[in-house]
Amino acid sequence: MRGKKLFAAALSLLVAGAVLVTGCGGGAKTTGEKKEGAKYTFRLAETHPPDYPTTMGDKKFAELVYERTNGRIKIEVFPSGQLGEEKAVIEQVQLGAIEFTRVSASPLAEFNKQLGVLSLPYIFDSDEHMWKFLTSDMGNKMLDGLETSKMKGLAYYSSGSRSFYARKPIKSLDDLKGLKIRVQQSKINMDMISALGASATPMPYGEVFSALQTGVIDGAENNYPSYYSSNHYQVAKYYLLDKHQRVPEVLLVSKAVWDKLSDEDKKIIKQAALDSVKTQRELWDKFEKESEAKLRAAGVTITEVTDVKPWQAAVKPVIDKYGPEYKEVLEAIDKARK
Ligand code: GTR
Repeated sequence: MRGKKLFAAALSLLVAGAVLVTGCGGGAKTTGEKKEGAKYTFRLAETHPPDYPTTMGDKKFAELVYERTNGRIKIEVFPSGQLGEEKAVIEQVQLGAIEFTRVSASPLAEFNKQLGVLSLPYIFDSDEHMWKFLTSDMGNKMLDGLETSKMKGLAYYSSGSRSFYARKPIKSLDDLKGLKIRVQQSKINMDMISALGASATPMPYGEVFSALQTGVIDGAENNYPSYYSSNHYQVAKYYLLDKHQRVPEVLLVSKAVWDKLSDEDKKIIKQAALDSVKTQRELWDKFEKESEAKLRAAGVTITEVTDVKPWQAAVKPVIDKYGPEYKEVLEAIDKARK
């Protein structure tokens, strides 16, 4: 499966040029001229399986673009990491070799520092708080800010909150001490794990199941839907609901591709992305509950953290280290709390 992905990743680099040329079957030129009414076929890389809420959001987005351009712009969604792991996909999106993707803001922040603020632990009190911020001027500015990193942010999607899980019982902060925990490929996440007394092992998502199974790592962290759909719960049955982060998902397009589109097409694509958020969020809320129920039914031990204060105190060095870089954004996040 992953071998196939490597092949797909290599192939997509080779066909990078070809996609733009064949994609412009309707007659648009590849010289940068923006042609009204041009035909395109684009690819959207998604790490989750076909029925996962982000994938369903991507598909809704593609469907709206197709309808609103009368079939002129076709976006094919490639789920299950077929086009590669998130970090590699982002690199290819920067090159224009893959046109669209939906990724977590955590790995994305390695390419665009400003987004790192979204990975800071315990900065959002609730989903409501996070969405109030994401839909504020500052939230939108951060999506637009991706242009400095050769991408264009289109919309945010929901991803709930992330909590720890392990192969052996974990019931409190103390139980994390010394454990080898997989994290997304992001520096802030590594610092957060160290601050909590565990040892951080960054690794692509697709490798986590076998690393858990073979004991290369002791645990990982994610929301209920990912923990469930990745089957990690089958090999790491103890979930500690500490909700240390709420990292939104980001739907984005390569700037190289965006700059070639006509203003009309840009408008349609941006609006379709925003309109797909409603579908994604509804499906997210539903799937979050369903996956929790399925995890409980499968015998997973879920321990709720009733007092997050010791957790917040433990990660304070991370906030102290990165906070000053994000002063203005943190103020806007604080404002969205009120
Ligand atoms: C999920 C997220 C994925 C991926 C994954 C991970 O919650 O939706 O895009 O980033 O976490 O932990 O790698």
